Amino acid sequence: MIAILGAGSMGRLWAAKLPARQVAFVPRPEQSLESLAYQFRPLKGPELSIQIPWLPHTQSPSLLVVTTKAGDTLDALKQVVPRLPETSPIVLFQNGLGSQQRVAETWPNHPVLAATTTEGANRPESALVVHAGQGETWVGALTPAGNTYLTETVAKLAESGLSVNAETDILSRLWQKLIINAGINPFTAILDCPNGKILTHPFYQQWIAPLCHEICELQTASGQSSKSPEALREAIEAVARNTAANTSSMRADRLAGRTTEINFINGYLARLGAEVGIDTPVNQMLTDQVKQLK
Ligand code: KPL
Repeated sequence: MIAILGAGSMGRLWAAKLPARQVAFVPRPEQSLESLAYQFRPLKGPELSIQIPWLPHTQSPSLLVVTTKAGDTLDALKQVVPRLPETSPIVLFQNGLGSQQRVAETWPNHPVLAATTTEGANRPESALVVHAGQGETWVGALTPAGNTYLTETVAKLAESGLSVNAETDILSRLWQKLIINAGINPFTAILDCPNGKILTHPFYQQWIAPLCHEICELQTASGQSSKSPEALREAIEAVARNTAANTSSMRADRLAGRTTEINFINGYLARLGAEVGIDTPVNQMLTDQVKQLK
């Protein structure tokens, strides 16, 4: 049985795509154990009615997929990991950086892996999940035990029919995604606009070059190979153009009144700067402004 912790759009996408009867959601404490039902609109074909059971407390999953928000992950896992066998890998799907390292540091002997995905999923209504864009998922180990389970974990996730690949340097992939999110998400939340609209806005045009400069320095200081600030900007703008009509996850969180993941995106970069002695005024300014949004 594959257990999914976090029943947001990404968790529900994997639940709908993985083989039926082999997947269950991990219940939050004191939750009723009725199954979770929703409509699923795939990329092609008719809408499907999905019904996913909650994992009984007595059952141990063979794989735990974690799709909680970055800020909720450690606390949510503290409820679950103590009863998880050391042979059941944990795969973390969080945005940004920081939360994954905390999990790996908390359970260093457990098989902990991180995933990054470009699959698009959204929830225009609470009981409807839309698979909005086909993407790719990369999975790699964060702890030594995670390596042992990498091939098996990729094979289990690939039973969804989604494209899933093993990655030997997952940190580098997480950094690439972090850069895109750091250059798009706070601007869309602050300016309250879809991804493509930031590109012509004076606020974005004023800050994107110094932001890319900061990110480039941080990337190098943390041992990652980095492109030039100009190349980082090009990569950010290519994604903003390709997803021009999308509402970013940070703008969506803000519009829904949820806590954003800014602490794990530009906030992570600002904290990293403080650790390694690199000034990060633009990352700090974007973090502060997103936190002040109502
Ligand atoms: O990953 C994204 C997000 O919204 O978090 C981007 C790439 C910005 C697409 O919307």
